[in-house]
Amino acid sequence: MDKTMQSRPLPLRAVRVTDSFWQREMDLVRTEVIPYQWEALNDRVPGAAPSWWMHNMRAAARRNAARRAGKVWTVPAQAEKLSFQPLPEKGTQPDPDAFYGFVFQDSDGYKWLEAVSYQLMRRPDAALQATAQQAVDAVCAAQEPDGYLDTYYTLGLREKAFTNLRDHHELYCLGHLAEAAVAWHQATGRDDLLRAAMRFADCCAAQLGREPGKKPGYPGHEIAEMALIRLWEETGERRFLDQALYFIDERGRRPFWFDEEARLREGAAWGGPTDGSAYHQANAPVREQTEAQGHAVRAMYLYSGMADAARLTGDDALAAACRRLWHSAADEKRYVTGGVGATHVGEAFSRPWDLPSDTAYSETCASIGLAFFARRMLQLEPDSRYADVMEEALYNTVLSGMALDGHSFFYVNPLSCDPEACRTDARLAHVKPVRQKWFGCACCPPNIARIVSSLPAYAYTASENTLYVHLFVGSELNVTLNGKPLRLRMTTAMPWDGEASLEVLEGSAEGTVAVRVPGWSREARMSAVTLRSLLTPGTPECAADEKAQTEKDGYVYFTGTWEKGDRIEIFLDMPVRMLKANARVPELAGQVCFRRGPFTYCAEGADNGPDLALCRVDAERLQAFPENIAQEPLDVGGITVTALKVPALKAVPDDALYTEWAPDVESPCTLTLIPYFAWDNRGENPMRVWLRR
Ligand code: FUB
Ligand code: ZN
Repeated sequence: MDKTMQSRPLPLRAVRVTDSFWQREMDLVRTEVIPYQWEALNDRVPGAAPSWWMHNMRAAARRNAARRAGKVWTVPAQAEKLSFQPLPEKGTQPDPDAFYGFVFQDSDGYKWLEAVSYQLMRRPDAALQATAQQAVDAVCAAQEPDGYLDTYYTLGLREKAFTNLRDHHELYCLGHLAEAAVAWHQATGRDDLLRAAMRFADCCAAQLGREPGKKPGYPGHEIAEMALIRLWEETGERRFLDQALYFIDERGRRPFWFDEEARLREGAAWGGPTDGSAYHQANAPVREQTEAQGHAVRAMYLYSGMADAARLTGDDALAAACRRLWHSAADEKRYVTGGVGATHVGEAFSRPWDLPSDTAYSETCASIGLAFFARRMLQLEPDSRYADVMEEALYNTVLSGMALDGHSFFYVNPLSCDPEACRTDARLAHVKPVRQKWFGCACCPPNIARIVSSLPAYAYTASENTLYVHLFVGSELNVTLNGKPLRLRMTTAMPWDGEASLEVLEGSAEGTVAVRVPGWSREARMSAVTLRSLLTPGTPECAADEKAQTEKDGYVYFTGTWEKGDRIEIFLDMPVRMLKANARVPELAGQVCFRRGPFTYCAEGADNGPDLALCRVDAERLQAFPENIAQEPLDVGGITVTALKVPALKAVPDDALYTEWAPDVESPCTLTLIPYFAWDNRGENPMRVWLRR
């Protein structure tokens, strides 16, 4: 492990995104998604499934007040059932004192608060901050005197807290609370939520650990690992790092805690007994794990925490495990859209090479988790392979999770969709052909809000002496190299064209700027240029040969003294690429898909009519004559994308189901392809990423 290459994201306030693509997405989250989700958290969206978030927080606050006043509080009868998703009985009024929603419902509001905090760092907004303060106050009032903070148990059988770490989500809620608290503290300087998170973390640590009298438990749904590391970094309190390391190290040790706790509670409250639980990545100690397995979001969050821990503690064995798990997830189990988790059974990874298009699960949160993991691997060891996957996830499945107007969301992201089949085929029951306004299990929408709002953290990281450029995002940024501040501007036509320029606006510093060479570019060219004319009027611009230039693992490193006017010119060709899948992927045999720059493309009924499965492309011919693929601007749902016009052939189907083999009768047609993220913004219609060849 080369510690000198390790880096951290630039602080969000240090980067101002200026390009029209990401600025639009970030503004959409601020102006549409965040206000909409606030209404959702307060159960004020007509026709949408209730969130119960504010209901639960307020009820928990009342319970705490009753406790303080010494009043008797009757536990609502439904709480006795320890149901995973208690809801009001059909036809009855909700009990104002009962918990409703999924067992992890508290986390929805924490994710929302985190997204709000990132937006406040982009631009102060007193009204938004005041609204968010209501949420923070509600959370703080819901916290019990001993620091416990999970409304499911506060409103139910508190004595059962920490008895079902496998299925219930106390530590998941702790993780999301800590992430929100750090962001809120950074955005506002307020420590109210931070103190709540610290107290809850301490409350958990008092119960869980290897010390005598504690339970050797760890999260059933990971995230606390990376969140506690952030809490440590924000507060400087070492005990939070230790808690994170304990959770990482204890997972999968024998005897398996999840089996032990199930035995202690005499059976499972939800789900069945486990085998040590690959579903929860708890079947073996993490350093021994080699295959990305189980619930995909959980896996991604665990591996992200492991990568953070490996970097911060210099743990080579943990770093090696991260590399193995990365290889499994990214090289054998990843969709071409940057999605992971192929099966709806357990929302999980399937076996290697099993990547079905129509039954894909590819949860939006799992793709977000893949971007988390990739960013952390980049921090550990810069290598453009990680950045390529991070970019693929961000520009495809993460963005596809949200409609272009910000008002509806995908949880599941198929790579092929036949709306009629989704309605009638139970095997596709999990696939919604149109985005939904909200979900009973609404993990994805606020997760999109928080990652989009923190996009700069994926574009740039820095070490003491090196600025890493991972994504090409129009922006202005402040960075410190070897203690000296620099102000820079990235000007770029990305994601639609691959020209970019990174210019020093102010400052003077010695150090390195490392620019990623994306895997999709075949003829990347970069050079450092010094504007001598700025320094000596009348002198022509010249190549800055004083900047040493080297290349390693897909990054070009420019090292030298950086002065105002110095810039790196970047030219990334953006060819249309026709991809095939590994021959081991049976589902994709005989099919191709198209990529351009960071985007994976798809054919949609709105442009091509309903019979997408009848169309094929002549791959050999297109490979020989790629110029036959035209590129045109196209308006899709209010934005202009670069569409691809691909010559194709459309079969006239036979009358009979089976006939003697003969070439299909076909007629030429042109398929219009659009970036995957933009599909389903023109009403319900079929879609395919992979096309017959
Ligand atoms: O369990 C919490 C979240 O709900 C998971 O991350 C999602 O996959 C969904 O099951
Ligand atoms: Zn989700």
